[in-house]
Amino acid sequence: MNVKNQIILALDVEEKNKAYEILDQTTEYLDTIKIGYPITLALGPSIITSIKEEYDVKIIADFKVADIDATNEKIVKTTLNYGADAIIVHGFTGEDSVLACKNMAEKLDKEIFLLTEMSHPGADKFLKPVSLDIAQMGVDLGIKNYVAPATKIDRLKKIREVVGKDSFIISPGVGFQGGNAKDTLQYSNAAIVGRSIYNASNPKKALEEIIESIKV
Ligand code: U5P
Repeated sequence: MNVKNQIILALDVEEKNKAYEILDQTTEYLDTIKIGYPITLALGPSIITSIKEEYDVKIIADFKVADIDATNEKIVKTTLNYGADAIIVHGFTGEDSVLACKNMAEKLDKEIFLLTEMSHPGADKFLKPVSLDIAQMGVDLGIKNYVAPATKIDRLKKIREVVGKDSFIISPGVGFQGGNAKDTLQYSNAAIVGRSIYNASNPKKALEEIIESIKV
């Protein structure tokens, strides 16, 4: 995947007007949007189709798919058929569950991102001890795209070492959660930013400042 300006907007707003307002202000600089449960549950999955019709953007559906293989396959199929270009899948469920997602995405000519370790402090207890194994499983399964935390640069670095330089890593946690875009992009291909943009009094300016901070 190619991400303009190396920034992905996490559009976790729950009102259509607000979503469109933010997209109007940011899509001059962005071509990749992450949508998740907040907007999808509030507005329905057709919001994916609507955004794709009105804006020239790629959509990554952050549904953190984490079920048995047969159920995962259905979740991935339906999400991608709504128009999402890629879907984020948990890795801790294991090989069969992840492979079901990968196979369905490939059948539809789309992509999955494998979530290795999460950005919040609580992830240290259960995910951190296995995240490098999850990343290695992804490599063994031939997965090219990963999610790894911007808030824990030492972990991000280790995950990059496992998945290799040619894999594509996207990293949440920049801004509000304490991560820094420039540091993150030493190891990651794109930073995911939500609240620091959509809750800013001037989202366009907030985004411009993040993009500037990467260049210095
Ligand atoms: N997200 C994380 N950490 C993870 C995985 C996903 O923050 O490990 C998601 C959040 O659900 C949110 C976005 O959609 O990335 C970060 O938003 P924000 O903290 O920049 O507002």
